[in-house]
This record gives sequence, C-alpha cells and structure tokens, in this order.
Amino acid sequence: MQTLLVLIVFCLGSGVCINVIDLSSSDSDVTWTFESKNGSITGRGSVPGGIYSDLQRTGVIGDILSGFNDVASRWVAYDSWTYTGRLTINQIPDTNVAHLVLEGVDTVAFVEVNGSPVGSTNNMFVRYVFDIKSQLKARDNEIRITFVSPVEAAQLRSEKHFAAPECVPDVYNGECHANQLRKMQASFSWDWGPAFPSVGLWKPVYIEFYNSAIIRSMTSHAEKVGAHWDLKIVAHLESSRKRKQIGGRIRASIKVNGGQTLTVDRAFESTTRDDGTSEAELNMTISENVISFWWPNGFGDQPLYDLHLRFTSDDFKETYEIHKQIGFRTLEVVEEDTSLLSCNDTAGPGLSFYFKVNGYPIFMKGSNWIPANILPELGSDIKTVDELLVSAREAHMAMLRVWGGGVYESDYFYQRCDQLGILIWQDFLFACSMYPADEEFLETVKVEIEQNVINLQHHPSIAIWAGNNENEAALRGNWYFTNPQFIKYKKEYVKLYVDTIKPIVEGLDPGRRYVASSPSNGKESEEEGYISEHPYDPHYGDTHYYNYLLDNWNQNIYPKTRFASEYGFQSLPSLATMRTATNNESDFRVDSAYSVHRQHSPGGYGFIQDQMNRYFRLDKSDTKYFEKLVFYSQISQAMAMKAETEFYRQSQADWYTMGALYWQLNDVWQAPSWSGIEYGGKWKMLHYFAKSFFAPVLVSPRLLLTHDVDIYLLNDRLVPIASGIITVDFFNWTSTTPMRSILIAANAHPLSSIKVPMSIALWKEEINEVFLRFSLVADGVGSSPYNYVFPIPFKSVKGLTKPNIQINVLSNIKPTTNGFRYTVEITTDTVVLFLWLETQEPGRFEDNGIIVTDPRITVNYVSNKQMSPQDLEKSIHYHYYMQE
Ligand code: BMA
Repeated sequence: MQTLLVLIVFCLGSGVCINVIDLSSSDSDVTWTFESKNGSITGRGSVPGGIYSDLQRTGVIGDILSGFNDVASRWVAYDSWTYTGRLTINQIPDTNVAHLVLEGVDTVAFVEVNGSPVGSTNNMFVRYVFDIKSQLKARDNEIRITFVSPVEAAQLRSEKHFAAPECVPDVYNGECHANQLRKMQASFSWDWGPAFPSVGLWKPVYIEFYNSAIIRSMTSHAEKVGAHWDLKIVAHLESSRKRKQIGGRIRASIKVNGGQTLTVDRAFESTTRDDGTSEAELNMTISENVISFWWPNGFGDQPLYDLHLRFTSDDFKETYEIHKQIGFRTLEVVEEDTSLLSCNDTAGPGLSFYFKVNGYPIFMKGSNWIPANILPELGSDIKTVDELLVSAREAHMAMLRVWGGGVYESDYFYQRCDQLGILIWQDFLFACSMYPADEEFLETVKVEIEQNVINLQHHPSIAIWAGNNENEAALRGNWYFTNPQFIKYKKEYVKLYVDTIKPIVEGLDPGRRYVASSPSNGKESEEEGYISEHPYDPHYGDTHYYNYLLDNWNQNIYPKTRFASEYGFQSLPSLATMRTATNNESDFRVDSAYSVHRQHSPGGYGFIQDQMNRYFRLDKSDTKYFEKLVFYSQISQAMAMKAETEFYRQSQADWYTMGALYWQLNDVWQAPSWSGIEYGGKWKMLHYFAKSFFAPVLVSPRLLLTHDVDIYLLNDRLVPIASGIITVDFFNWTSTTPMRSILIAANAHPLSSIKVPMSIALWKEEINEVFLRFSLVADGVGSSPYNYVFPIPFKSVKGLTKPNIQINVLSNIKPTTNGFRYTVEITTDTVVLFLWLETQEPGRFEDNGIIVTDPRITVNYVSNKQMSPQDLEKSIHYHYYMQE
C-alpha cells in the first residue's frame, strides 16, 4: 500500500529550509520489499536493515545464531537480492538538487530509480549520494537496489587481483577473499565468529532537496596556546556536481562554561570540486577560563560543548545547520628516545610509545572492541552499545581499540565514548590479510577514508588512527606464504597504507598520529620502510602477544613491550548463554559436533584444557565435566589476563610499558572466544577481574621462579600515594584468619608503578600450604582491591576445605538511577576460591568470582527489578572451586 509522502523540513534558525524525505522502513510512507534473484522468495524489507535480519523476521530462516544455522543459511549469501522501495511523492519540491543519499550500502550493488540506472556501489563504509533529479516524478516512485552476492563478487575480483591468503582456515566455516571487498572483514568469518556475508542497506536512506549547498559534516581542531584555545572549525559543504561556486554566510557558535555563547560569523565564497564539495573555515579564540579539560575515564570529567554550525546561502537564502559536541583536551603519542626518559632509567634502548593527555603520560587500560553484532545493521543497537561501553567504564577502562576487521562504529558509539571518557584507538578496516592495490580498490578506499575521518574527527575520544590490523606482521612473518612475492606485496602495502591512506588522514586531521599498522614499531617501522625487520620489537611501538603453550598464569613468561595493544586467552561462555543457541543437552560436550562447530580457533579446546589442567584436576569421566570445564575455563582466562595485565602495569616501572588492551571485550555469538563479556551482555569472570586488575590503585605482586615475591604499587592517579602501608597477610588454606602479617611502608608518585624495595621469600616447605594476600591503606585512597599470590596450583594445595557458606540479602534496598541496589551478605567459615554467584533475576552482581578470605563480605546486586530481599535471596545460587 502506498501512501502520500511527508517531507521533513530540515533546518533550524531562520531562512528557507532543506526538505528531506526519510526512506526508513519505519516510516509508514515508504514500503520496502526484498526479492531473491529468481523471485521465489520475497517479503517486507527493512531499511536500515539487511537480508539476514529480514529473512529471519519473515520466518524464511530461523534464528541465525542457533545451532548450525550460520552454515545452514549460507545459501542466502550466494544468492542475489533486490531491495525495492516504493514511495509516493505528491509534489516534488522544485529545487535545483534532488539527491538520493545512501548512508551505507552493503556492498556491491546497482541502484536504479524509476527504471533508470543512477549509480553503483562497492564499499559499505562509504556514503553514496546520487543525483536523481531527472528520475524522480510526481506521485509513484520506485528505488531499486540490486545486490551482487558478496561471495561471488569477492571471488570474481580475486581472479583478477588476487591477494593472499587463499582462504580462511577450514574450521572457520567461512568464505574466501573478504580482502577483495570493502565490507566488514569479519562478515566472512573470524576465529571468534561465524560468517554472515550479508547484503542490505545497513544505514539510513533519504532524499535531500535543496538549491544551494548543505553542511555534510564538520571537523574541529582545538589547540591550546598559552592561556587560550585556538579552535579551527571546518564546515564540509556539499552541493550538486553542476554547481561551481558556493557562497554565503557561515556561522559557528559554542556554548562555554557560565552559560555564555561565543559566535563567529563570516561571508564565504569558494569554488567547488568536481563532486560538488567545498570547505569553509572559521576560527575562534576561547579563553581557557571558560573551558574545562576533557579527561579519559578515571582521570577527571568529560565536559562536552555544544557547537552549532550554520550556513546560509547568498543566492537562495537557504539555511542549513548542524550540531556536534566537542571536547577540549590535548593528546599526543610520544615516541622519544627512552634513554632520555626523566622518570625511568631502565627502559632500555629504543623509543617510548605512550599517550600524553593534557600533559600527563597516561597508562592506557582497556580492551579491543569487535562489532557488537555480526549483522552490521544491528551493531549500532543503542542498548547493546551502551551496556558494553558502560561495562568498559565500570572496569576502569580508558581506551578501546576499534579493531580493523569490523566497521566504523555508529555515531552513537563515539558520542558515548566521548561522554564516558573512553579513548578510541581506531584501526582502518583492513585485517589479517594482504590487500589489493588496483586502481578501483584504491579509488574507493580514498573516498572511504576521507568520509570517515571527516565524520569521526571531532570526537575527543578518538586518540590515534592505525592503518590496519596485523598486516605488517603478516607480511614480515610470512603468515600466508607470501615470501616469494615479498617485494610485490610490500609495494602494494606501501601504496595502500602509506601513499593513499596516510596523506588523507594527515591532511584532514593533522593533530592526530597515524601509524600504518597495529602492531608496528611506530616511527621505527617508518624508518625501515613500513615493513620492519621485527614488527614485534619490544623496544618500539605496540605489540600483540599470544602464547597458548606456556603457563599463562606465570608472569615470568611475558615479553617486554612499550604498549600491549592485544593479548588474550579463550574461555567458554556460560551454559546460560550457550542455551540461547542450543537446547540439545548432548551438545554440551567438547567433542560434540556443535562444540566443534563453534570453536574456530584451531586447537582451541586443547589449549583451554591444557591451561586448566595445570591448575585444576578434572577427570574426563566426571559427570559434570562440561559444566566444570566452562567454569574452570573462565577462571583460567580471568587469572591469565590478570597475570598478564598486571605484568604490563608493573612494567611501567622498568621497561616503561604504557598500555594494556586485552583481546577482546565482546562477542558476536555464543561460542568459545577471548571475550570478557558474552554475547547477550553477561560478564564472564574476566570482566569482573578487570575491575580489580585495572583498579587505579593496586598492590600487585609478582611471583618469581625462585619463589621470591616482588611487590609493585600501581598508582594510576594524578596524585601521589603518601604514607601508604602495604599489608601482606599469610594465610593457610583452612582459615580466614591470617597466620601472620607483614607491614611495608610504600609511597608512589602520581601515574606510576613503583617496585617496593623489599621482596618476600617464600620457604620451599610452606608453599604447599600458604597463600598471600596484599592490601593497602593510604591517606586519600578510598579503596584498593585485595590481591593474592598462590604459590602452587590449586589442585595441589594442602588444607583447602569445603566451606559453609551463608547467603543473606539485607533489607536495606537502595534506589539507583535506573533500578535498585541490594546488599548480599556472604559469610563463610573458611577460604572460598572463585565464589561465583548467579540468579535468574535480571541484573548484575557488582563483584563475582570472589576469593573470599574474610569471614563476612558483602556484594552489591543491581537490578532494575524491585523484589523482596527474601525473593532475591531464594533465587541466588553459587558455585566455587573445590579440589576433586
Ligand atoms: C588477533 C586479532 C584477531 C584475532 C585474535 C585472536 O591477533 O587481531 O585477528 O581474533 O588475535 O586470535
């Protein structure tokens, strides 16, 4: 059914306004349908949307994340699909320009309006703008977008422009040659995710009508000069291709502290490029007295300032206005001779690699972000993005790396990062592959980089750009047997990341560092022609480190690095999360076809089991083997990441390591992976542990191979720790009363890791029976989590006994901003290892996987549901580690 379309008048302020017709399927004035190539499958389509979600919604395929449905529904990706939008425009606005704007087309498609071709697309990260003035007609109109199968398109391009690898490993159940398409690379499968090579209009679609020009986007550069900020604002204007000149008045206004609004306004006239674009620049000088600094999470607030930009054209007096929130902070990536570091004389030769924010060197704590959903149209879901980012903030993270195999995230994502103080290490979207560098490919990449840098540049959260994920390392390391063609691939690498991408980024965003790859040796890679001899050189840049063969809880295995931008270990998701993918109890075995299907990391379960067997004893014939494996795998992962992360934080003291971003924050399906948060949002033990191992103030021990224990005091704050007292309690396994305690005086400079000048020698005779607990009391330090040393594996300790645990929910329910906080009291008569609390009720415990060493502790439980303490108490069940 077609209805008469409503024009949205798009402008603020005075003057003639711009008309926009929104073509989202949620708008009742347009109907979208999809159709398979031979017409046998049709249905109502969604825009923004995609073919998998449409087929799922219309019941043609089942839940795509259930069972083996990724493979069972692969036919979808082999077919060609057409999306048709029908709309009735009663009266077409009589304007010079009528543009069809497709914010995101996934990926290779032909676009027709009323039967006439208007253009084609080949890059899902590009906004396409097509002139449809001569195609539109009064009343009924039809927009048709015909998608080529992405699998076929990739194959076809690969025949002409092959770039290694041949394909992903078989265990991924994936598709080949994702590198040929400018499409989310992980949509062809990854070692943590299924292949859903989708097609569709994954972002908004609309028609714009105007006469002169619009402001498509805005970039802003704030530089601190003496007692003021120099703010340069660039309006990126767009008009029709036919227009040669744009002229009018451009005005910027910003609301600063004290409610004052500052405004600049000027006349402007410029010649457009062939594509109808042009820029207008405005400068403002703002006193530092009316601006507050934006800080990363944990170091201060995140004040944001409303910036309005308005363009009024001379000829038609049309007005167009956009609005962004900006923040004021200085940020530089410091790569300087480490032998000259004033704060450290043990960093060895080479260059530092750290982020200096507002003049302070900040150790970056965080993780790596993969898309929030395997279907790109769902990855921007506000609730999911919000929960993940708030979870990151709660775990004291100040940086996330948006990894190169995903997408440029939604505007909402970056706005939330601005608000939450989460800095973004933004990869460009090339990952784990060689890439072609033919003309067609480079042309579309240019547009992609330009549009996305312009779109993201104003966010205070964006900290650094990186050309790709691991491609320098892959070429140097011959991952895909490219050595015989090393020179060819190196040439293409340089052509893409250095000759093409780098100048665009640096031209549009001169203030931010662009590194060609992550990991790389930063400046040193540049000196070595971008493919350095040893991309993992600990003396330079960032590193990625994975080792599944050694004992991951042993801090002595970890390598030095200036900045750890990836490291990780897998675990299984909880049974509750797995049950959203299968109800078949026989699937819950490591060797079931289902479990094998979900594990994409070759040898993955073996590595998890090896790690687990080092510390726990678990008999394969145990009737609860799988359930325990899930639990132990989460403990193993949490403890491994704790060991490694604290190693890096400690290493600020010697090697001047200045970052720890573990792999990976989130998940796209219910499967074993490196994530700390399961698909659906449930925190694994790792994420709870991150709250502690990333705590701003932490006593962090290192157990050496000699059984000596070094102690570090980590102070991730802008103020010192003065007159601190570290308490080391010696426990045996049978009691919550320490056998003896040692007190050590310790101080720490702001933003430092200090090795306490006293280590503890554990006697060989006692290591089977004792463990150590570390805590800190210091003026001005509100809280610092307990920390522990467990000298030998849990399976071998002597004296661990079954605890008597009582759970009691207190009656003091406190309202919070979006729910209620309940206090759960836990009492025990002895030490409890990894106490894991669960309830079916909605909400989250604020702490979990707890090492209980006090006879009474309390844990908060936060829920949006109001219930009686008794009901909550009854719903709580728990488990913990007990020797077999
Ligand atoms: C890294 C990442 C991903 C991968 C992860 C785990 O190197 O860049 O490509 O998922 O390792 O293997």
